[in-house]
Amino acid sequence: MTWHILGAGSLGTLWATRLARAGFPVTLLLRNAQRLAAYEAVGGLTLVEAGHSQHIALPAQSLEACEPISRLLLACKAYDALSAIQAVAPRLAAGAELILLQNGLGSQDAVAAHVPHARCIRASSTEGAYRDGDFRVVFAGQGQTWLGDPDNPTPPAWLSELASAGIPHQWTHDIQARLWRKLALNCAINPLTVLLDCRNGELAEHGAEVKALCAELDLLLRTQGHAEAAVGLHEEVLKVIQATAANYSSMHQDVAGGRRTEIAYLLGYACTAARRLGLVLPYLNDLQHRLLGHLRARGLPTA
Ligand code: NAD
Ligand code: KPL
Repeated sequence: MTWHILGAGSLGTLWATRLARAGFPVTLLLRNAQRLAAYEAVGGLTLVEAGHSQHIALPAQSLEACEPISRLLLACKAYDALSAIQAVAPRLAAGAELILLQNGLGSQDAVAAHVPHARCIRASSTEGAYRDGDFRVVFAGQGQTWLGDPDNPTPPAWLSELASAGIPHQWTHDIQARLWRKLALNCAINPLTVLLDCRNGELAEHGAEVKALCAELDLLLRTQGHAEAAVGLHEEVLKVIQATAANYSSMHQDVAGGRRTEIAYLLGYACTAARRLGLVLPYLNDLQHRLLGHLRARGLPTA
């Protein structure tokens, strides 16, 4: 069965190239005829891995093509997920399966509500990749992808294709807890790196603020019903700060590059959930207030 991959950005390319070179049929879905023409001009995707670049030719279509889609990897940013799925929904075959690669929370529910008859498998990835040119992606960090379906614990048969393609993955019965844990890690690190304009490692000098944020995130996770996702959060945040000391967080990179952030699906989602639960989380709220002000001052979207 063909893997349709919507979004030829960092993660979409990382998945498309590995699946294609393992011999699985892959078709890229590009936004419009102009993007399709740009892709056809370069003739494929390039994956740069350990300094070695490989050009892989793959078929591509624009969103409005007619071919039915049975398996779709949605590899766009969280803020693009709903509009992307609205555009391809008429092409989804009966029993279609979707893999939602978005970070944070909120976009997955919006997508699933729009296509209630499709199976929506959620993913949380610690792999790292970035674009260094149009249709060119650098594989920057080994990791793995957790996959799960809150509505159906049965793993899909195509997990074996991921294994053959060398895509490290694990099926989980609690993908929501995984997504919440990653969201909490991102909330404890990314906004501060933007506000302090620093690499992750410099947060070691702001230990009290990181600790206070982790305590509030811990309370939020527990109240939300994900106590297991709260265990050892502060310790893990400190480990990530140390292990990624030389890196700029993804949110820092977005702001520095003048790009829209996924704030609404990370810190914004956490603050909204806390309010809904009646929790008073002053450090998180203050962080959100400062981050929104920072984005506004730079003319960047706040949602
Ligand atoms: P990206 O910006 O590199 O790629 C997204 C691609 O989707 C872009 O090429 C964009 O043009 C395309 N797109 C958006 N709307 C579209 C539409 N309607 N039709 C066709 N194409 C469309 O983003 P990314 O870094 O691959 O991130 C995707 C998700 O994965 C994000 O939620 C991100 O937080 C998460 N994530 C990324 C990484 C990473 O290392 N890049 C790691 C973990 C998680
Ligand atoms: O995921 C991250 C990001 O930069 O988005 C880490 C490295 C964990 C920092 O929150």
